[in-house]
Amino acid sequence: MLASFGRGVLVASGDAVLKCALPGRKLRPVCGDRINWRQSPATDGPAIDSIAPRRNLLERIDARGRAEPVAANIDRLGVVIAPEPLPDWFLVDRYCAAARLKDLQVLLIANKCDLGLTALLPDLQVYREVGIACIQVACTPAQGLAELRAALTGVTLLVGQSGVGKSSLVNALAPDAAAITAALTREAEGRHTTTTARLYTLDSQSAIMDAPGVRDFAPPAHLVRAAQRGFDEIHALSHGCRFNDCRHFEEPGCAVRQAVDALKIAPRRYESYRRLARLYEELAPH
Ligand SMILES: Nc1nc2c(ncn2[C@@H]2O[C@H](COP(=O)(O)OP(=O)(O)OP(=O)(O)O)[C@@H](O)[C@H]2O)c(=O)[nH]1
Ligand SMILES: [Mg+2]
Ligand SMILES: [Zn+2]
Repeated sequence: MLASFGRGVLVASGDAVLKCALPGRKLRPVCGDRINWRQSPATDGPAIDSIAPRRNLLERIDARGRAEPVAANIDRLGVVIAPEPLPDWFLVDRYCAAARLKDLQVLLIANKCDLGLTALLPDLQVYREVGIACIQVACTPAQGLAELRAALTGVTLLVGQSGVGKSSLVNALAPDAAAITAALTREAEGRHTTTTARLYTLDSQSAIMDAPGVRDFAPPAHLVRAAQRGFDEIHALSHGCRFNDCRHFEEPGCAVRQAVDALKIAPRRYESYRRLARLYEELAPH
């Protein structure tokens, strides 16, 4: 499935793009879903029959604390940041945690390097040290895009704050994107803001998804100790804590806290972990 479209969805079928009606409210297809459709006498056009089993599903916690699907069948999160707007590193950490929890690859894409990335380099180094790949690019003038393109095997979902340049990157990388994004975006105070997720083909092996920018994001906690599993460096050290169920808050003999004090774990990553762990405690049934 390419994108949602009012009461229906856009589906690629061979070289054609079909508008399929969505019968009822039970089916909740998301960008990246593989759709089975058929001609429907009721709507006199193609209608969704079923959604094929998903290889994976990225979800977020919605305003009511429930899991809401974002995109399906993806290989990688491309977390886009830029010097303008300034990065929200807690948001970046949560996307990295989401990727970890769903066994997705993650690539940190520092865009707009023409504006200078010097102020972001210490934070990028923190990610590199925990094994998260970072790449520096610009759309205008083009810089590092061939290297980025080579890293985008399989299906990549671009995520991040509004205005960091996700759609600009898609337009620079996907041959047929420019015309389609123009139709899917609305002009708000002179800015083109993406309002709906959409999949674009890069080649027969790979695709890229553009998504609306977000202010906030949190992955649902389906696994036990989900918060720490989202942070490799914290999960690895937790085996040295005195208590098996250590939350790494105030417990004595906490190997994680000791590592934070010794600056072996970046204090901001630890703070990100704490915020996510607290959120999960608040949402857990008491
Ligand atoms: N200087 C500079 N500006 C860029 C670059 N890439 C994108 N921009 C600008 O940044 C602004 C936002 O770009 P978009 O691609 O619309 O950002 P987005 O992430 O898709 O934003 P949302 O759809 O709102 O989430 C536009 O004015 C772009 O021209 C870049 O490499 N350098
Ligand atoms: Mg956009
Ligand atoms: Zn601990």
